[in-house]
Amino acid sequence: MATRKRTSTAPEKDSTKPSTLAPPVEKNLSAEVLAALDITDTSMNPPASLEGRDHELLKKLYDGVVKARAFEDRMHSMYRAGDLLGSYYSGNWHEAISVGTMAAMEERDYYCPLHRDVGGHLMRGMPPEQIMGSFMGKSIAPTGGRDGTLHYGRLDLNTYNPPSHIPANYPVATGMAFAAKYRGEDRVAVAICGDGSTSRADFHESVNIAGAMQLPAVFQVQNNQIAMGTKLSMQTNSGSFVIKAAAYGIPGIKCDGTDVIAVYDAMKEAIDRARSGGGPTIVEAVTMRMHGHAEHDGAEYVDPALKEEWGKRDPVELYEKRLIEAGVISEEEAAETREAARKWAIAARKIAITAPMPDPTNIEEGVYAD
Ligand SMILES: Cc1ncc(C[n+]2csc(CCOP(=O)(O)OP(=O)(O)O)c2C)c(N)n1
Repeated sequence: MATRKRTSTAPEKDSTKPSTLAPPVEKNLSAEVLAALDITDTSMNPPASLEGRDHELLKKLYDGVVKARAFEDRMHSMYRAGDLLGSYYSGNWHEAISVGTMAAMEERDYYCPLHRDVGGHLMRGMPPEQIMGSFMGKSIAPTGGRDGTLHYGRLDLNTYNPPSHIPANYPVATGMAFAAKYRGEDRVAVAICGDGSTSRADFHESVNIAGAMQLPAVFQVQNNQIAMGTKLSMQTNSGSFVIKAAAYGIPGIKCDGTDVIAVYDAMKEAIDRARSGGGPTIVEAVTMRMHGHAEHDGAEYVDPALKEEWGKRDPVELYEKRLIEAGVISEEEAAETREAARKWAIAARKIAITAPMPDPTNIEEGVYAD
């Protein structure tokens, strides 16, 4: 095919005349903008060091990721066995993010999670059978069986529901952060969304106003490479999500979402800053969605090389290996913890399976208002 040479009929530019489209950038403005670029990227660092860490915290994180994985495994098999009403939105390979985040939070902090944050829910005290019951439409679910997914809240656990319209939890978290500041309460709101959700207006409006008002909020983006079937390259041209923090004049931290300690460190820094009046932070945690968008989705659209590369970075296995190498736990202890978690998940399934379905005469109770 012949290549056509580009010709231009536009008049030559007069470089002495300022453009009418783009006003000249003030020198002091660009200095200000540069000073506002407070971005840390540790996502490619070697795993965060275990040196000098509190062993109780390390074990708590281990227990958290092992339980989250045991729960995920059980849910995948329950889906295949036909136990669930609909599908399951797996948090597989997200365990380190969910657990590292919850470990960095205080009980009084507002938790506005993503639809894959089972690890955080469990760590905050959600009984596993209630989460299972939610996916089964059972009466023991926090909604009493009115929803078949993770779209529930527990006000007593300061956990607020991720509504289906993503990321509608972002403006809610910003409102909570505003309320906390207005009332002088020592509470931080943590809002979590995925890479795809960052393209929506709710994301930008929430982070912008939180930055302008210096609200005690942390905005986490779980970058798992794909939003339903949309790859990162189709989602944004910015290369990373943490860089967006600069536009709102707030700090940003990008971390390895398969390293539970790196996530804990990033979230702790952001939460401590928010709590001490330093305003919001965007935290980007990078992982991979190893299952489909939900279990009914075979995810054939995912590049096998990407899956293979991330398949080597199992957040639970990697952490376990490091703890054993550092002598924090023994191989036997690790095996016992895994087996106990497996039994715990099986026992929860039994409770969920035998729990009654909702009483249809109560269907209007708790809907809108009692
Ligand atoms: C406003 C809105 N548009 C579309 C959907 C359908 N939907 C549900 S999850 C999802 C993809 C979300 O991707 P991302 O935010 O990256 O999170 P991930 O599921 O990858 O963890 C879409 C498009 C929705 N729930 N809400």
